[in-house]
Amino acid sequence: MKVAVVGATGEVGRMFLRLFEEYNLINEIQELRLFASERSKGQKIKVGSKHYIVEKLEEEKMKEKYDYILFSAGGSVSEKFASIAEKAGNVVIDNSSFFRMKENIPLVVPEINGDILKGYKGIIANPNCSTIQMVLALNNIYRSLIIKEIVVSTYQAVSGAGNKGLMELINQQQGNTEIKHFPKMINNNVIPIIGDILESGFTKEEEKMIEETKKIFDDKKIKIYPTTVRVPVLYGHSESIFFRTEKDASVNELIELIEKTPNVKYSEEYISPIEVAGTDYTYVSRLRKPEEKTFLMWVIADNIRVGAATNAIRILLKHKELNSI
Ligand code: 11C
Repeated sequence: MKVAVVGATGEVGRMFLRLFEEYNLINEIQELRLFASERSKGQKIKVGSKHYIVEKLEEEKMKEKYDYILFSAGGSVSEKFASIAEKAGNVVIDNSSFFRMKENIPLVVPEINGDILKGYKGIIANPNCSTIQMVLALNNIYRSLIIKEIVVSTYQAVSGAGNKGLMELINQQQGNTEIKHFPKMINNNVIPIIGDILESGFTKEEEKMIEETKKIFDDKKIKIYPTTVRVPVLYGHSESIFFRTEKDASVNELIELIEKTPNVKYSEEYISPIEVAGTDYTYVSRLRKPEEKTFLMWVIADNIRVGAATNAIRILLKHKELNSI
């Protein structure tokens, strides 16, 4: 295969490269090209046993033929360069939010709707991290009991905001009180705003959770009420999820449904972000049923892996399997 990574020096870009090794894809990649901005040009990155030189992203380079191009360089880079790559006949897996809600672009969590990739060529959108872990944890329950309403509060790690977010927390923990990236101090604090505030009063991050979930479940009627919160944690997004279903089930039946969901684990013990960082599972714990058809649970996943890079690699593997690449 010939594969390219755009945004190769970022948090998610570097994770793509690590996962090429972990998922043994590197042995199937004959040609790997790494692209980033002018600033990172010339950097040397080791993947498997070889070193690769980071190239500056340029239009002409996106017009070459690749089997897969993975993008994680922000919406404006994707808007311009992923479109060029698509026109050249390439399959693009895009981690930005730019194409997610476009009608003809599949928004994919492979364990849920991966089958739509059969015969598909073009841009495939990777959902937002807080959406991926929520829909993964709920998918089997949704299919069996029909979820009508979700109320979710998130506790999102600073790495969701990339390297800048990580550095801001680390610097503040070392006594630097400068605020550059987040709207307030994040050290010793929580910030109940992620992304711009929209006219509806919800934030952009909350709107993503609402709209993306509807698109992935292919259900316009499901009601989703999120509050997204940044917390001083390096890796691992946590979510407190309250949901109501159309059909009833016992807690044990729910556990069975969760345990049968691929890449999701149920735990009797509560799980915290430190334990999930570095893993590729979504963890469900603290399952409760206060009344009929009403449930609560605590869901955690590594936001850079499950919420971004691992889902993209799973998209690549699913597309490759379905299309015999
Ligand atoms: C965060 N969820 O934690 C965001 C990061 O649309 O892919 C991912 C933004 C996106 O800040």
